Amino acid sequence: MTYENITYEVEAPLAVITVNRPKRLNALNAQTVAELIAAATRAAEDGAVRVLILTGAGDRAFVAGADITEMSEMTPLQALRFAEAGHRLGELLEAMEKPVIAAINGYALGGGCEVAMACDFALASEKATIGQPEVNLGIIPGFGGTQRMLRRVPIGMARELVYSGRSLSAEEALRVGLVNAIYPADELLPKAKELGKLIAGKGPLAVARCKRLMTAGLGLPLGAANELERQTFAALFASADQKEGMRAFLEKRSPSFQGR
Ligand code: CO8
Repeated sequence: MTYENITYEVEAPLAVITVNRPKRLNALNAQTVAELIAAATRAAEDGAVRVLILTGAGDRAFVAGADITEMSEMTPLQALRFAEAGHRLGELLEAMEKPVIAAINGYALGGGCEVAMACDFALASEKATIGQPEVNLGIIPGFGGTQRMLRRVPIGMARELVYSGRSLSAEEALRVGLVNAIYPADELLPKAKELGKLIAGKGPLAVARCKRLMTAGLGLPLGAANELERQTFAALFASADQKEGMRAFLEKRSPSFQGR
């Protein structure tokens, strides 16, 4: 697939997807959502990629939401198809074994906030403005925002943000835990890559299992989630990575993980 509205770059062990419609503040039309799904699928399947970073082109926006021009003409069926594509993207980012980092370099509104919340975690630039302004348009979040916001921030804050459409500054987003850190704009991507490489250097199977457990566990009762952890912990003792990781520790050297 050739991309019109995004760029996809592999700098192994990282892949970077950049939403690239700066004149529209990187708003997501249906074509862009399809390209994001295609590129995320490539990253998920590429053995050289261990961590995916998602960001926006230009110095103003991560993604300023779904494309309002395109949405304004939609029938209910088209809106359903659009929302389904958005949900497919979110579920793909959550289900892929590799961690996904959102590098929020500006506006992350509506669908932009929702895509960021489907990532494993987010880092922000000082310019980040984050929120769910859909109620201003007489619609609701349609990319999972009503549900993922509940799981990201304290419940009262989730409700306030979704009901009021109020956006948060980077500082406020940090305070409520929507982003993990704030950096000057020109340091955001380097910092995201630095953290991505740190994660990429760990046991790949271990990181993949942690992601799977921490995603699946959110939807399970604690006892069942803990049982899943015990079984996954034990299963990793059949891996070459466990042998290498522990041998390297005992031999006082850095491990060389194979991801098997
Ligand atoms: N869609 C389409 N075009 C947009 C969008 C958008 N979301 N955001 C900005 N643009 C365009 C503007 O129309 C403008 O175009 P032009 O230059 O042709 O007039 C250009 O980008 C620059 O934007 P502004 O001139 O408005 O820049 P400002 O600095 O004045 O304002 C804002 C920046 C505050 C970000 C403002 O552009 C804005 O409010 N944008 C809309 C934000 C918004 O409401 N986002 C939520 C959209 S709804 C949504 O995301 C639903 C998600 C669920 C959908 C379910 C299926 C996916």
